[in-house]
Amino acid sequence: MFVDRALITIKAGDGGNGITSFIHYKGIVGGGPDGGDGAKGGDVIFVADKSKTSLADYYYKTKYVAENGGNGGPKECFGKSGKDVVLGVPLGTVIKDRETGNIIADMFYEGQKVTVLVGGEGGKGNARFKNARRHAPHFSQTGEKTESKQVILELKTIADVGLVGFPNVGKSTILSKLTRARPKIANYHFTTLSPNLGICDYYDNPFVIADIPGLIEGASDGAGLGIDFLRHIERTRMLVHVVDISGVEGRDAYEDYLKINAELKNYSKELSKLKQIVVANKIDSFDSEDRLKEFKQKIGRKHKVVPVSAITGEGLDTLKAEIYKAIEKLPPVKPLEFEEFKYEKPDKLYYEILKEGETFVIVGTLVEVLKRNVVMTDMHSLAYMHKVLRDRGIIKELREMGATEKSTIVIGGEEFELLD
Ligand SMILES: Nc1nc2c(ncn2[C@@H]2O[C@H](COP(=O)(O)OP(=O)(O)OP(=O)(O)O)[C@@H](O)[C@H]2O)c(=O)[nH]1
Ligand SMILES: [Mg+2]
Repeated sequence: MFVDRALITIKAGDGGNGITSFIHYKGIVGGGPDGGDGAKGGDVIFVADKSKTSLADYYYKTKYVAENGGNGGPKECFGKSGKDVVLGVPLGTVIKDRETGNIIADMFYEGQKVTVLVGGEGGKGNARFKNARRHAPHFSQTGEKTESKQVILELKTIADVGLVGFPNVGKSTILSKLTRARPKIANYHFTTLSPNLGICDYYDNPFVIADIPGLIEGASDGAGLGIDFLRHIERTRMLVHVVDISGVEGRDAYEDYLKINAELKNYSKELSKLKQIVVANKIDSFDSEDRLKEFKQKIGRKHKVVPVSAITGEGLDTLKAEIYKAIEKLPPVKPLEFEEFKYEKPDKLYYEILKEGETFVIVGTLVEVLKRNVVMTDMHSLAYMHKVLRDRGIIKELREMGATEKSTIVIGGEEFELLD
């Protein structure tokens, strides 16, 4: 199955907890703290992999969670780092943040690696909190928790040239003749159901051609296979617009040409502004000479018309040369432009005091950090929290807001009295 869009949920690993432990040997009383640190959780990393051609993997499995960091151990043992999750995607995959719609990455180059989510930091064990005044800290830090994120993966094929045209005009046949690609070819409409890529070896200047399913009138409103596949030629440098000059299907090549261009314009201005070479295919058919003459007249100077027969091979060398002549003057395919994505952890210093009568509730990321660092049942630990509150001016702020010894101060679900 060809999948070119997927919505997945990713999550980096939580940090492992630091632990509280004391040296414990037979016969030794009052050994010092030896609780080790927790380890960092695994990251979520995307890698561009040219061996992948669709996003099918992400249709079947939609949740990817990196391993949590291991907890610390006694004897100052560190926890084991959480394993990263590495997700391979085809070249040209654009990763977007579902929530904001912003582009996180354009996986453009083979082997390109982007870390989208960073694992939580490990918490410190109590051995790390020992200092000259605090010989036996009874507290340790829990690991940092991470949040999950929904991302949209969207494949935007990277090719130099895009083939467009009605069904059955011979697009796939042309691809099979210009490149080593072997797409399905048959005498019915919508033979091609998903994009095909081929490399045309033009001397030392190979270029990539993309063949997409045929378009029909009304494609931009969903007729036929619709216009979704145009996404795959959106970033090409030019289009090769194929028409069937044989008239065997009872259609007029010039009408077709106008209709396809109308659909392209409906899809996107940029796409309709791309350079086009028009290929009049099937010139081997009966009476095609007259029809070609008329067609060329109607097109006039709007586009260059190259007559070919994909079956006999006539005109294909000229087509190759014309394509190369055109793309040589065009800028190379570039990754999409977007603001550089920087993974940001929540601002640790933020807090807010909410007042409800005599109750003062402190909320914000500072509280989350305090919750990680403070063991509510431990005296030393509470003294540390009090110091943080005083140092940050929160105690003063509470006083200014009218808090007294009778007030209730709520921090992370626990209630306290106000002390200076
Ligand atoms: N006589 C003649 N027939 C051709 C020529 N090129 C292609 N055909 C035939 O036209 C039919 C359609 O060819 P495809 O290459 O599958 O056409 P397509 O445009 O890719 O069609 P879809 O994938 O359905 O959009 C096949 O039967 C081909 O053999 C040609 O130059 N001359
Ligand atoms: Mg085809």
